[in-house]
Amino acid sequence: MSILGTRVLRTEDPGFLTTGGVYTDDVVDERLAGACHVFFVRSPIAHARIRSVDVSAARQAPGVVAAFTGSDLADLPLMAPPMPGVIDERMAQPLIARDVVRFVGEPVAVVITEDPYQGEDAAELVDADYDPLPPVVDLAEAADGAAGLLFPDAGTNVAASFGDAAGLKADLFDDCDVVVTRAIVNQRVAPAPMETRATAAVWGDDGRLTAWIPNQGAQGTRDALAALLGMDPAGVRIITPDVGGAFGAKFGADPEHAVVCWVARRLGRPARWAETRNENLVAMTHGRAQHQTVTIGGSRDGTVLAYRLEIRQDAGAYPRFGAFLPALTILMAPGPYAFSRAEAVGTTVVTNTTPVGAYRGAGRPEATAAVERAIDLFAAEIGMDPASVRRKNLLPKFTEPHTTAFGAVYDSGDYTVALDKALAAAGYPGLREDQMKRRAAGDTVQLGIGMSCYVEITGPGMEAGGPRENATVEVHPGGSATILTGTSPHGQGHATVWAMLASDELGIPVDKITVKWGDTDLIPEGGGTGGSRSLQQGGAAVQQASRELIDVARRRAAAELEASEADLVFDPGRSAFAVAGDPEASVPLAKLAEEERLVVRTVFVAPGPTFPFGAHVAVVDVDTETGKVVLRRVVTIDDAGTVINPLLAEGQRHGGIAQGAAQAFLEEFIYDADGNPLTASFADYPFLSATEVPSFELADMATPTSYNPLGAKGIGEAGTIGATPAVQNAIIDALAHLGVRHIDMPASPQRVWQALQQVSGAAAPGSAETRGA
Ligand code: MCN
Repeated sequence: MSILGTRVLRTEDPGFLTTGGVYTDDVVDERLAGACHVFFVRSPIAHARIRSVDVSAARQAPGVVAAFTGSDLADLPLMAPPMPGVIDERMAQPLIARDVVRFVGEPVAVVITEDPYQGEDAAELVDADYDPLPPVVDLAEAADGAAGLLFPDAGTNVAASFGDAAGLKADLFDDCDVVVTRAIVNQRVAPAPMETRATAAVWGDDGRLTAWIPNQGAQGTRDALAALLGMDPAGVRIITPDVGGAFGAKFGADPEHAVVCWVARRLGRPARWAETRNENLVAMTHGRAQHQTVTIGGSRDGTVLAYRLEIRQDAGAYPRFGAFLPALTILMAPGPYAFSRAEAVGTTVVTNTTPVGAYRGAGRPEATAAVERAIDLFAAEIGMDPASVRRKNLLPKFTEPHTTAFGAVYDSGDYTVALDKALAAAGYPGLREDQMKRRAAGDTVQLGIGMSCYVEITGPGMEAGGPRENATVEVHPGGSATILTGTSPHGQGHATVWAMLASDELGIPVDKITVKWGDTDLIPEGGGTGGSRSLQQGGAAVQQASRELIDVARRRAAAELEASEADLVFDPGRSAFAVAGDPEASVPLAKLAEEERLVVRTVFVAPGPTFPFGAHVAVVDVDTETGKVVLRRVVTIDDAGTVINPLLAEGQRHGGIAQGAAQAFLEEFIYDADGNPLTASFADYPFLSATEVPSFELADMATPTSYNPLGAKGIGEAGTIGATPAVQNAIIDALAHLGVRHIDMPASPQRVWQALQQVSGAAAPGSAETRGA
């Protein structure tokens, strides 16, 4: 019987729960003996010309080995923005600022010490002198350049434009009875992984670099690091220790990683770095940071005729992957809906804030949040149940690929059933009754019910021929097996599921299969883990390699048993070949590995990305006197095709829903008008904990894809895509009868209370905060 689809316990967990993980800062390796420690000195000011950085006093401090400034690294290339031709290449980042600092937290110097604790003290002695420049924080001001330019040579703060802004139709909404338009902020958030960034680096006598870095794909980190150091990737070996969360922000390499490697080369001794939480909050890339304007129009029967999404993306000070997010948001703009007309455009601007990168969902949650808010605004305007408006406009079920106006090819979908199942599981009619009762009684605490429908893209890839991943499977003479994968798990449980996939084909028990990843000398190629690509490409490759291995073994078994290949039957129960009709004549797989290695490397190529979908229903209590929101329930359908290990898929859903809900009512990274971060510690950044969320209710639905033999789509980001708008809509719904139509995220008590003040006619006192993104 197949173990696929069963709840095999994570093989990773005994180690994590007993001896614990080995993260980069924990790595003990003789090559790292005598390592020095790097501490970054960072800019305290958002935008300034650097007059001087004097490290002479710091060099005299106890334990200091050396100190360097940007001019010492002048031989290294700048960090170029990604996607040349799309994003302005003149907005490149020096690894350590040389002439100008562009965000609080940008490195201006490094001090290197014998012991890690000495760095922070020595850094205090670095004397940096700045001439302040006007800070550019507000997105609108950044776009028109009025507040000043970050890169005067570029002549603009606009780093990239997406869609055809000139082609927007003036008559798009002409035939609509009702048109609603609204500015929406999809706020800036910090990825805040438990494990902050780190590096351990050593150069060999052969001139090769070995670097331990927490990452989401060693091969991509190798290539990015090599580019930053101006060297051939063949000269770099990346080793990936355990990774304590990444959420999209540990792809590739950051300037700090390269600086640590440069220090190790310059000093001729190993170097290590582990950042503090404060550094992580200001200097690791942030996520989201999109300002949107939605316009939705249709008829009073609930039919949406036209939808427009205009995006202004904050890239932060230097364009990273975040600069590209509008492209993904535009691709998914109409979501699961069959709007007859839809337009979407976007621009990306640079501001004096932390650079923005990928964050769980990367561009797709922003698309879903916009369209789901728009649907609710439209429903409120025509006085119709938001579930009915959704049902009326969802694309009908399709089994053949469906191409949208934005060029996305949805592989398979059944969106109305997803919504109906989620509503049924939530007990929707009963919830509305409870809501009516509370409204009628004028209760202080009102009930809110919110929903979202989504479709998202997983496993995207630009490779010619289709997105791909490699896997190597080897069976050893003792009956164990090893898998090498180009994916890079950091909480997703690939060691368990990849072993399940091989076990299912080879009949070798899961606990006798070792899965290896994240060492570029062992596995030179691989796409890593992001975009929820791993199972549908990396897992599919493991299955394909296992099947190809059986073919190789069959030839050997035929020779061994002196039988024809056609007469051989592979029995996974015994992990052995037998001659049909003569079970005595058999040979185990393990024996066939004795004389010659039994190993297969293969590449699985997918015809394209897949499009998982679902529907979320959130239930909240909102205190109308204090503005406090309590999340009571989140009920979800997350259809990721065939599920290979429900335990892991559900774990991904729970984590993603919590993260998505946190954006709706808690998390925001805030700057003041001068570009000073106001949330640079966990005392100020309201990181979600278990006390703020209920246990989530996960309902099942599986619509297989034909794009891989597993029938699997991605699940890793579904929670952050569906939950955010469902929770936001629920909070607004709780107050809809009082006239509240919109509250920007996060719906903090202060914002909820202000929204209530506004509809009750009382003037709300001004907010002290300025929203940087
Ligand atoms: N799975 C399954 N059946 C499916 C789909 C997935 O059994 N139909 C299982 C897979 O076998 C795998 C897990 O679910 O064990 C997730 O698989 P997949 O959807 O392929 O996603 P990835 O493994 O590629 O994970 C990437 C995704 C992303 S993009 C981010 S960001 C993210 C996330 O996963 N960051 C995470 N989940 C995270 N979880 C943790 N703990 N930490 C992070 O940083």
